[in-house]
Amino acid sequence: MITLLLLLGNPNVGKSTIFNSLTGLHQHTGNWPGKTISNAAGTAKFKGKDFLFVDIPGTYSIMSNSQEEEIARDYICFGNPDCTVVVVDSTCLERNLNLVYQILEITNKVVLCVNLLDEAKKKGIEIDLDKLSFKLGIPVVGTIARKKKTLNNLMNSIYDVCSSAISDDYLHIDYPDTINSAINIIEDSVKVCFNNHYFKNYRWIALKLLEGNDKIISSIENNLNITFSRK
Ligand SMILES: Nc1nc2c(ncn2[C@@H]2O[C@H](COP(=O)(O)OP(=O)(O)O)[C@@H](O)[C@H]2O)c(=O)[nH]1
Ligand SMILES: [Mg+2]
Repeated sequence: MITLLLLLGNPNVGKSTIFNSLTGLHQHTGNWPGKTISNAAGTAKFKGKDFLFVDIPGTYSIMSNSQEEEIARDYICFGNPDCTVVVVDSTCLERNLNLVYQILEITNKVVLCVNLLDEAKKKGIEIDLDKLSFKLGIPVVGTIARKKKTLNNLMNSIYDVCSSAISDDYLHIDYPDTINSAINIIEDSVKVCFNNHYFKNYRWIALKLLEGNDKIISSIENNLNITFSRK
């Protein structure tokens, strides 16, 4: 069985460099169904396991409604990836963390790749990777994508995340009390709509229902084959 990995991140953080380095010549490109945006997919073997990487178009967010963002979001939510690798630029980590938090609200099968460490070093920026990992609750790996050797740790962390049991524990962003209690109430009703879909992050769906984000709600309905009442 092939293990599905998504490579995600802001534009220009080194996703394609990592993708090319890890998949080498084992690549193919195509278009997303019904869309003009191109995708690249490629395979790699690591510790005897076969991995399929999908290089997702760069985005700053996955919560607004551009085609790129919709593709990225649908892939995370409904593509059933074994792991989502979020690549960030270590020279402007704070700006990149917005996307990281959006993804961590959806899935806990994430590895954070803090890339461009050579550029950060030149600028005198030091990043405490262990602390970041502790705070976010996911593996964090530092890389210099042009140096293939540094990608070995990344593959090790990806391998570990893909091999571990799926937990139901998602990052909970602490919203104000009123919002939290509204989420809890909606979450209980959402659970009832679900049969046996692998996407079990009911809290996230409750949050999107509360937001009233029509595009995302329709996408949830279409992909999970359920209908929410519009009354
Ligand atoms: N110095 C340095 N340059 C990098 C690193 N990773 C990627 N780059 C360069 O950054 C630019 C953008 O990389 P690319 O892989 O196209 O980014 P993407 O838009 O996320 O796919 C390219 O010129 C890469 O060669 C890195 O770790 N260090
Ligand atoms: Mg790219």
